[in-house]
Amino acid sequence: MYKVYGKASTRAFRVLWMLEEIGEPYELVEVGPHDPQVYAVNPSGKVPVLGVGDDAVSDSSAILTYLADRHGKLTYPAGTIERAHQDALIHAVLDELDSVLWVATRHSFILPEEQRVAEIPSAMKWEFERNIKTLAKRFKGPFLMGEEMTIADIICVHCLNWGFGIKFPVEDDALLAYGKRMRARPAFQKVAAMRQP
Ligand SMILES: N[C@@H](CCC(=O)N[C@@H](CS)C(=O)NCC(=O)O)C(=O)O
Repeated sequence: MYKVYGKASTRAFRVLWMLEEIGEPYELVEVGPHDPQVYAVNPSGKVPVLGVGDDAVSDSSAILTYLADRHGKLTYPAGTIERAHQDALIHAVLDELDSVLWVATRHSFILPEEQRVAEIPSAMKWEFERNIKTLAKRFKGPFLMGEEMTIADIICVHCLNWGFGIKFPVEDDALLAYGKRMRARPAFQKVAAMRQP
């Protein structure tokens, strides 16, 4: 059985959502970053980490790709052109949404106060709004890539929600409706209920 290290309030949400979507059983080790149990499986102390037997895989997008490939679900097969587009979308979402949200979050409350730069969150908000416009152009519907849900949707919707949580607006009707549909999925709802207030 897989072991998921992390809390649903972190990027571990993506891994838990994936496991619920594909119906694979798991044990949740509900620990935050830098917990000794995390350091035991990931030298950076970051979450999520997926325990697989005696081995462990870090980084949510690598974990999702591994699970998708292993179980043949929520992915196009490796070596196809669709897979290349899927990977490209994942990298675009990581570059243009995840990294922008992460920098804004770090400069809001994660970094030691003396390291925070007050202007950075508003600069990141501007970048996020600009990048959402580009994402909207790539969005095919009903899922990011068209008719098939892929792991790119999991990472993307997690970022859209993160943006909502820190009041970074998504001003695009198709993306807003997409986010609403994705959040209504039973697997998403199950993991959302695990988040602590
Ligand atoms: N690229 C990694 C990022 C992991 C990450 O930064 N996780 C955060 C929690 S959501 C963390 O552990 N932060 C602690 C730190 O930055 O030291 C992923 O996608 O899993």
